[in-house]
Amino acid sequence: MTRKVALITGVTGQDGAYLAELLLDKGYEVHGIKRRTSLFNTDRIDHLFQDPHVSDGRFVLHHGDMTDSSSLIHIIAKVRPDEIYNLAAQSHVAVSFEEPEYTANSDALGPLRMLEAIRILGLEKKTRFYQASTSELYGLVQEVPQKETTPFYPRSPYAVAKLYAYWITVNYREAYGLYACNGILFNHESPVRGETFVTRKITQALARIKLGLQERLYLGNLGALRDWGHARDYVEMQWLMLQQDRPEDFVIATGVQYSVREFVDATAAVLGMKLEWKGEGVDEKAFDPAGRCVVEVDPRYFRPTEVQTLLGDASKARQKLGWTPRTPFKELVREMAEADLKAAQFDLEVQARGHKALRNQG
Ligand code: NDP
Ligand code: GDR
Repeated sequence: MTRKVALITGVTGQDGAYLAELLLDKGYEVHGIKRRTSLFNTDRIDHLFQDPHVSDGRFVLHHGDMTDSSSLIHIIAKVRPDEIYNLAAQSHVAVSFEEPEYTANSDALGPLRMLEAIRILGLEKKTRFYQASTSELYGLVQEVPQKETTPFYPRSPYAVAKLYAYWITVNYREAYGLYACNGILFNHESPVRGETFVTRKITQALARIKLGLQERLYLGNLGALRDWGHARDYVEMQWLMLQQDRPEDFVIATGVQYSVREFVDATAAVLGMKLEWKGEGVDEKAFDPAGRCVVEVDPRYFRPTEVQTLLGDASKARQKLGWTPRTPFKELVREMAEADLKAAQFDLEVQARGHKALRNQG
C-alpha cells in the first residue's frame, strides 16, 4: 500500500507540531512549510528529526510563506499531497490590531492561495483541504453555546480575516467540488503554546515568580471567559475531519468555560501558591500570603474590541467524529504549569552557575 502524503502549513507552531507527530505515528509521509526567520524556529519539531524511530526520513521541511503564491504552488506541485492542513496564520488576536493588513494577507488571502494552487495544479480530486477556523468567528456571541449554525460576528482584524478564510473554503467546496472543510476550534493550549497567549503567559510567569525569577505578572481582561482544551486532543479531530465520506465543518470544544482569573487561580493551586484577589477593574490585584502583589492589571493588554465569552457546543463532532475531550481543564493547567516550573528550575540553575539565562524573561 502506498503511504499517504500530508502537507502542513504552520508546522513550526503549536498545532503543527502535535499534528506532524500524530501523522508520522499513523505512517504518513509528512511535509511541512516553514518560513525563513533569522533565528531557528523549529524548536517544537526538532525531536521529530532527531528520533529516527519517529520519522525515519518521512518528515520533510520546505521554505515557503503564506503571502507568497509562487512558493506555495512550487511546494504543492512537488509534494502532491493527499491532505493539506492549513494551520499557518498570524494567530495572535491582539497583534492583528497592530498588523491588520499583514494579518489579512496571511490569514485570509493565504488560504485562498492554497485553494487556488490546488486548482491550478489540477489536484481537486486528489487533495483534501483542512482550514484552521476559529471560535473567534463568533466574537460578539449571538447564541450560547456556539455551534456550527450560530451566526458569526467577528471582533478583530484576525477574526475578520478568518471569516474570509472560512467562507472561501466553503465556496471552493461548493463551486469546484473540493474536499475542503473548516474545523471551528475553540481555544486549545499545551506546554508548547506560544508564550504571549494568556494561558502560557500565566503558567510561565507564575512558575518564575514562585522561584524568584520574576516579580509580577501583568494581564489585561481578567474576566474574559474561554472554553479551553488540549491541543493534542484537538489535532486528532483535524485529521478525522479529512477522513469522512464527505467534507463538513465541525465545532471542536470542551463545553466548559473558565475566566482568565480562574486560570490564574488554577495555576497557582498547581504550584502551591495561595493567592488573594483584591480590588476591582483596573485596580484588581492578586497577593501572595506574604502580602506581595504578584498579579496586576495593565490596560495595555486590553483590546479595542474584546471577545468576552466563548463556549462551544461540539455535539455534531461528538456524533459524527466520536469526539470526547480527553483532557479536563485541571489536567491541562497541571501539565502546562509543571512544564513551566521545570523550565524555570533550569533557568535558576543556569543563573546560579553565573550564566545569563537564554530564555526570554516573560
Ligand atoms: P501558532 O501561532 O502556534 O502557529 C502558527 C504557525 O503559522 C507557525 O508555524 C508560524 O510560523 C506560521 N506562520 C505564521 N505566519 C506565516 C506566514 N506568513 N507564512 C508561513 N507560515 C506562517 O498557532 P497555533 O498552532 O496555535 O494555531 C494553528 C492555527 O489554528 C492558526 O491558524 C490559528 O489561527 C488557528 N487556531 C488556533 C486556535 C488555538 O487555540 N490554538 C484555535 C482556533 C484556531 P513561525 O513558527 O515562524 O511563527
Ligand atoms: P484568544 O487567546 O484571543 O482567545 O485567541 P489569548 O490567549 O490571546 O486571549 C484569551 C483572552 O485572555 C484575555 N487576556 C489576555 N490575553 C493575552 N494574550 N495576554 C494577556 O495579558 C491577557 N490578559 C487577558 C484576552 O483579552 C482574551 O479575552 C486564541 C488564539 O489562539 C487564536 O489564534 C484562536 O483563533 C483563538 O484562541 C480561538
